[in-house]
Formats: sequence, C-alpha cells, structure tokens
Amino acid sequence: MLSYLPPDENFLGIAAEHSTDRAQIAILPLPLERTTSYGKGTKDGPRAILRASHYVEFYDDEFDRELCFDVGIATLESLPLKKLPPPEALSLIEARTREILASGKFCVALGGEHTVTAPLVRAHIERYPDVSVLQLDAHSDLRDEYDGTPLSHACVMARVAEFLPPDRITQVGIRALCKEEAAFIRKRGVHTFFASGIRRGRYGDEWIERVVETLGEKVYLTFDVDALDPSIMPATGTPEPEGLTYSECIALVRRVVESGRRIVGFDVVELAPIKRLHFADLVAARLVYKLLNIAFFHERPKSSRRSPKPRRSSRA
Ligand SMILES: [Mn+2]
Repeated sequence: MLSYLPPDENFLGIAAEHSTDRAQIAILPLPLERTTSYGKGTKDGPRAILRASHYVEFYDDEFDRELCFDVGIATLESLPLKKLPPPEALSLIEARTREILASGKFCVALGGEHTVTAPLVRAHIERYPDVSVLQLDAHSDLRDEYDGTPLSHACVMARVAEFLPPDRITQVGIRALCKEEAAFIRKRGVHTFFASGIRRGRYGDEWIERVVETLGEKVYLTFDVDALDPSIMPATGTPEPEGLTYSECIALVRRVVESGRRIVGFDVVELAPIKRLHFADLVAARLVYKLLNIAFFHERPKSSRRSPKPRRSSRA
C-alpha cells in the first residue's frame, strides 16, 4: 500500500485528484546520507527539491502541456532510511521501487546520495531486462571501495556493474576519476564520455549522437546533479569545474527519446542544498519536471478532464 504526501508537501503542489493512486508517475524521496566525502547535506536534497517545485510552472512551453494534470504525479512519503544499516536501507529502496513498478507507475527517485541508484537499477532490470543505464555525472563512481566501504556513493556504478553488463552503462560529463577507474572503463567496456573530450572535440561535433548510439531501446537515467557545471549547480557534495550546461543535458535526454528510445525511470541525486542559495534547488526541481516532460513525450494528453484544474495564484 503506497501512501502519498498531501498537496502542500508534494511535488509541484498539485491537488489530491492528480497526485494519488491514479497518477502515472510516482516521486520517491530518498534522503539517504551515509558516505558523503566532502560537502555534506544530501539528506536534505529531496525536501529541498519538493519545496522548490512549488515555484515551477505546471505548463511547459516546449511541449505545450501541463503534464502533471495529463498523467498525474503522486509523491510518496520518504522511506525511513536513517535508522537502518546501509544494506537494509538499500534493500528497502529496492522493495519499494518494485512495488511502484508493479503498480504500473513510472518511478522518479530523488536523492540523497548516489548510492541509492544500485537498488533502483536492480528493480528496473527485473521489469526491463535489457535496460541500458545512462549516467550523467562528474565522477565515474567505479571505485571498488571508498573510505573503507563498497557501499559508498563513489562506488555506485561499480556495484551496478556487478549485475548489469558494463557495456550497458554510458557515462557522460565525467571529469574526476582515479587510475583504477580509467582501467576499469577500458577493460570492461563502459561507454564513458569525458567532459574534456566533449570540449576538445574528441567525439566530434555530434557528440550527443555518439552517446545515444551506445544505448539500447530502454534507458534508465541516473542524473547526479554534479554533472552540471558548478556555476549553475554549486549545491552538491563534490562540485567539479568544466561541467555540462543545463541545455546540453536536456538536449541529450531529449535526443534519447527522439531517437525512438524509451526512458523507463530515472533518479536525480546528490543535491546538497546550501542555505540562501535557493536557485540551485529550483534548478534541480525544474530539471526533474523537464525530464518528466521529455520521458512522457509520446503520451497523448487526455481528451477531456473530469473537473477543472486547480490553479495557483501569482508567481511573482
Ligand atoms: Mn555520482
């Protein structure tokens, strides 16, 4: 049984009729923070995104629609991850994700540290065995262990590569990794698009096409907000210069869908909100809604609605 957050706490602040059982989209807040290495605060990420989302417009000009009313977006209560030992916390995430997918909903997880992605991918593989993983990130996260634990956020893709063939992982925006991770990429066939390579033309002008070609028909997207340049996304544990622009990320994800591939679920992780720097929270909230608009590109709006949409007043 899934329980949902009320309109004053849910994603976008939408009325109950569009944000409960009938919704096609489920937002799952995962405030996990165990192994942050530098800046702290990822446990506050989901709440900051939900709060900022109340200032994101329902309407998207590119798609000319209000997706939240066309398909519905329900926000689940946060999982009680704080008191559990890490392996149990990850099992709980996997079980809840399975439950969401079994109910026929599209799952969007909000981190929290990147560690949450392993159980999310595992649950999606069960439903979509041939899924590819597209990882937008500054860090390749392929270390075997970090700070003495294999369950660190810095190891999450190494954990994923234990149950998903490494050549079904595509990483974009990478600009910080160790020698062993570089060797892992070469030997195991991970598709890695380095930020330096994108900027220096290593993949040609059509680098987005090169990325998309590596993906299968179904794609799980894991978006570590540190993929973005720190100028637009400073609110993350380990910000790295020479990041991607917001527009580049959107263009890439859009191209995935335009190429006929399907995004089957995604997460946005590693937001560590900075007090009085609320623009970064809003960037993350807008990103989530934009990614949803892109992922539901092919879903036709309903021809009629049962009742008038609730409207928020002013946005000024
Ligand atoms: Mn990461």
